Amino acid sequence: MEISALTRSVVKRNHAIISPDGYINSRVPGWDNCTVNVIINEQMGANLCQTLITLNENSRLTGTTKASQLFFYIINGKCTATVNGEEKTLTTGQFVYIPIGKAYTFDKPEAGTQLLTFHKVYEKLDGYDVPPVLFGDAANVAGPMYLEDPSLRLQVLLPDELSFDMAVNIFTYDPGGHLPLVETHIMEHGLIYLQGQGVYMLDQQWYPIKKGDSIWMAPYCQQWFTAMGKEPAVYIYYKNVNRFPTSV
Ligand code: UGY
Ligand code: MN
Repeated sequence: MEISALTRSVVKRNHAIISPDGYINSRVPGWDNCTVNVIINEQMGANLCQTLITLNENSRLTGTTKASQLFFYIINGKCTATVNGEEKTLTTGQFVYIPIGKAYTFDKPEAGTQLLTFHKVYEKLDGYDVPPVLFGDAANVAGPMYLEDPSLRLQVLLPDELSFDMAVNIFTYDPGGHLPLVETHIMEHGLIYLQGQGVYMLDQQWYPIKKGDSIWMAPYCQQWFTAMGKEPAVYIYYKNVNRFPTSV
């Protein structure tokens, strides 16, 4: 039997690991008849929010984005998304980017559907329009090698354009594949593992990680990962990008 006083979750000043064994549900106005787990948000010290929403056949999410843009990704299952009047059926691996000031509804779900969200306050850039609503499918996004290493593949889900101030990417590591360097950078990350397992190094501490786990990395949290086991390790992650780095 597992001892309930043990968990792999940790919450530190500049990184956190949230494993599903620690989830406590939140009730979110407008997100009805569903289970919401707020995994990362500003209470932690983060500048993004990441949630996991589990739907049943009666779930319905409605809202209007305000200062924050919102990215929805279907981890598994199926539902209908209506954004700014445009309706689409979304299934596993599909996503929608909702810019500021747009109404959305998610309904008609298959029971058990899991949605991932990333939220970021949008920073408009002078001379650039706010990005449009964007529906997409990870299955149609190329996954070129990362830094010339054939064991690493990176899919970039949002356009590489200055109007966007957030990126959402899917990183796939074959077993034994690892980041080629310890990254030390200003950008922040939120992520969730979609598949596989491995060991993450965060600020010189080593953590076993597997499918379903989420990680927050604050700016300058040092990071390195290696995949272990019999199948590739895959995570989807958020990164803030494309804006002037300082107010000094
Ligand atoms: O884009 C990134 O910074 C990415 N290579 N970081 C990470 O996966 N921890
Ligand atoms: Mn990084």
